Amino acid sequence: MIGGRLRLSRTLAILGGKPLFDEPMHVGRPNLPDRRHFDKLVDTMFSNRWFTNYGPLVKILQARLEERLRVKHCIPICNGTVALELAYRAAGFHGEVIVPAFTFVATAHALEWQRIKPVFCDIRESDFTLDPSCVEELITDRTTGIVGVHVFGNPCDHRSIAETAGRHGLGVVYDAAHAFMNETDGMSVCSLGSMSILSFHATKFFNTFEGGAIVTDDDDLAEKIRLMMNFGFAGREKDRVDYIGINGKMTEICAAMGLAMLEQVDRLAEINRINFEAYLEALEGIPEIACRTPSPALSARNWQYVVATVDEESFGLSRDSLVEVLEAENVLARKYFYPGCHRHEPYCRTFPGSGRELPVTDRLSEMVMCLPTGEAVTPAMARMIGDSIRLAGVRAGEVRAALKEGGHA
Ligand code: T4K
Repeated sequence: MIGGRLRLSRTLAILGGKPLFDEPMHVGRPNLPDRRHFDKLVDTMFSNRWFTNYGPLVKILQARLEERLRVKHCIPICNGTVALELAYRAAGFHGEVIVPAFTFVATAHALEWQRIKPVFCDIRESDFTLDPSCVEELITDRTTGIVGVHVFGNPCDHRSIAETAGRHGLGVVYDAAHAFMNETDGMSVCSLGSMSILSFHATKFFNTFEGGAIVTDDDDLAEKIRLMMNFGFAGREKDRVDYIGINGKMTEICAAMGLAMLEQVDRLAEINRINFEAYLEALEGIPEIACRTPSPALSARNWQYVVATVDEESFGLSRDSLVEVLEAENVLARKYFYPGCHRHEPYCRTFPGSGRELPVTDRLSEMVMCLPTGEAVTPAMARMIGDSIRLAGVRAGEVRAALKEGGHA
């Protein structure tokens, strides 16, 4: 039953009312640095006349990140996807690697780009992360590794994954793109496994325009990555190439953004937390919409993802219909992550039928949506969005008819 404090006086935009917002509300709207701080760093960059190639700002950012995340090495990279490719390669992955299908497609693409076959694995209902009980049966004599994704910042069951990997002699790399500053078991989520990658894309909690990092406590791996990401140059004077490397370097302008944004992260986590509470409150008492609280395994979190699942049968509208209702209100909810990677053309063509074996991924990817948060959103806006969702449920019949009329359903 949909009940609670409902503002029925409003007409939903999809039913002819005025949209909630005049401007589109995005998921992933970048948060901003203090401009004076950023501009000062840019001035420094110009007076240094040093723009890239492990410059002074990148070095400072690296040190600050290592301190902040309490990790030994946090190597800045040009983006999260290249960080994944470097990490997979440094881990010695080849043949087949087990990876969840419920992730941004880059997690899988980066394997394919290294000519490694991604073997898609199902996830846990509770937190969207790799289901360790499904891993074992996917291991073959060609398997060399397991990739866990801390989806929406929720930590994977790293102990079970480590146990399985240990028994089979497999490497473990974590995609921690969503987990910046999240902590579990008294440590940074990005310090789990032999290596983790981070994404600092503009839409991420901590952003450097484009950027990423590889985190490891292993000195040898760190050395290897530094070689790989800089064309394999080993000699001081670049007169010695020890490896067929690529260019994975972060630029100074991105590091300037990172240094300025690092000053904001505590404030932004608090903004996200308050927005999350507002959504939770607004959606309370709608059992058909589950606002998914970050994993209880977390002791610190960035609250970057407001994730809700829609139970179509009892709510009366599918997730896709609800996304359309919100779009009409100028709220651009995102279907992260729909469809699962195994359903994308390149993968279902290569691995036909693999989708039938991922029931949780398939079900959740049809139900999930992410709602806007960050400093562009206020708690009042979050409550208004929550109220519109509530209203859509009450008016489900009319909404379905309107969508049908508009040729949508
Ligand atoms: N692993 C995982 C688990 C990831 O989620 C990602 C990236 C990666 C690896 C790879 O890391 P990177 O190589 O990207 O560093 C976005 C991001 O582009 C992507 O970084 C992110 N995951 C993914 C979850 O989301 P899209 O295609 O949804 O982005 P886009 O361009 O539609 O932007 C989202 C919304 O943000 C838009 O509605 C508009 C708004 N926006 C975006 C940008 C770039 C702005 O308002 N301003 C902006 O500057 O993939």
